[in-house]
Amino acid sequence: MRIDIITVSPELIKSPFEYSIIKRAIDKGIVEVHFHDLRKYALNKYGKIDDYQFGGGAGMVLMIEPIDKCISQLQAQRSYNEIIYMTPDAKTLNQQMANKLSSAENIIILTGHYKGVDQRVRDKFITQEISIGDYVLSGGELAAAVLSDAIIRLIPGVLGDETSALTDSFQDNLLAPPVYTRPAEYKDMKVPEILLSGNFPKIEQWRHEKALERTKNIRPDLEKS
Ligand code: 6GU
Repeated sequence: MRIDIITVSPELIKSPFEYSIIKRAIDKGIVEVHFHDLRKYALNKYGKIDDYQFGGGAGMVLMIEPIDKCISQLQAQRSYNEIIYMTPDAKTLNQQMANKLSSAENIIILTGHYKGVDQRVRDKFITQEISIGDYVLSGGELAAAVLSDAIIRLIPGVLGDETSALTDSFQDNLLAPPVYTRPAEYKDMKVPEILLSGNFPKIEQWRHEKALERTKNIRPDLEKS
């Protein structure tokens, strides 16, 4: 998979790709991530990429021309499955959306800033708009890193244990059950007996019950979806 991220602040978004599972996926050649500084496509030598909004109002809007130039240049080199715009006024990211995107070959992620982008960018280029939750961030960069991480870890070969993504919270609309490791007893706090029993069908049943219980208490809305 290839991910092209178009942003006003490439430096802000690079570090999540330089550690742990995501770094290893890149090192193994399973995914390529490229960052494009929107200012390099600016209208003038001062790097102008935004302007006041028509009709008045506070906040700058990213102009269509630099974004058009950047996206068109990328599209001239390869075709993209999705061109995603990160914005709070969109559908909220969930595991199902990440699952679908993890089978894409090439995607572009455009991150907003200020008041967002000229609507014509959204109308002409964008195939999918994604928010990461009901709160506002100062820019879409962190959201793009969140989306990329959620997608990359699902690509086959990225996680060592092929089954481990399947047992994550949300894969079956359930929160994950509690987990324990050594020691079996710490300052009077004991690990549930069942986990030490070696009875794997019983353990699976216990985990499922705990997952249901957690979901019911913390995220009852998930049970209904
Ligand atoms: Cl994608 N962008 C911004 N700026 N804020 C957000 C968001 C995105 N998702 C939730 N809040």
